[in-house]
Amino acid sequence: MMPTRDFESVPLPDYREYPLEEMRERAEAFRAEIARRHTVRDFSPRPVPRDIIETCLRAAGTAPNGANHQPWHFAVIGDPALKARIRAAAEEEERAFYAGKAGEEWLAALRPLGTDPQKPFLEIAPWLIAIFGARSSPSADGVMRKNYYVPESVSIATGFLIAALHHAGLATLTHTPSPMGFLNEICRRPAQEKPYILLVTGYPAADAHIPRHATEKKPLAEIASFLI
Ligand code: IYR
Repeated sequence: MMPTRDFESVPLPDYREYPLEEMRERAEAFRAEIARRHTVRDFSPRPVPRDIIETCLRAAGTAPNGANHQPWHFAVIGDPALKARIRAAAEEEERAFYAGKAGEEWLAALRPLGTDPQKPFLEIAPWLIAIFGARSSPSADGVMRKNYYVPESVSIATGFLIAALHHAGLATLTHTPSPMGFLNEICRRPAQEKPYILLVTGYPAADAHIPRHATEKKPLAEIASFLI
């Protein structure tokens, strides 16, 4: 018998166990699928239906997070005028960044990616998703309460969102203009929400290229150690 605990619980509703061989196949199939995800900077203006973005956001909203406060907000921008404002504000920050604010070491690290202050994709891609983390948010009774592990929660949800969009057949770019406080004003989000990432999504351009550098992934032995 499970010990009696002082909270309401429901039986684990939808867990599926697979035979080990199937587990292996599924693990490998997912590895191969997610390995086809590449950060893209060349987007097509081709429209993407809103309902597909909504479904991917619902997937992101299932992410594990601090105290289940779900301390995130996704502001989805499709309005060309707002996209133009975001591009102008982001490029202003990026010009300062690439002109020296970043420092020589950081700029050297970015050279193999070929990035620069020009961000045309912010107007070309059909959707920009500004991802905010809320330091506090209203509970069911409307009273503001503190949130926990906000950066961790928002980052995990963003990972789910990127995987969901990729799985649906869309390309993404995790863009981080710094600072990006301008997103609060443009997206009309309150001061207790901090912008974390501006996720660009849509179809890749027909002739999209990616930096070769980005295709070089560390082998397992470099990213993991087993203590057995
Ligand atoms: N935010 C800048 C710079 C930049 C920083 C890192 I770290 C990257 O991996 C890529 C870009 C830009 O978007 O250009």
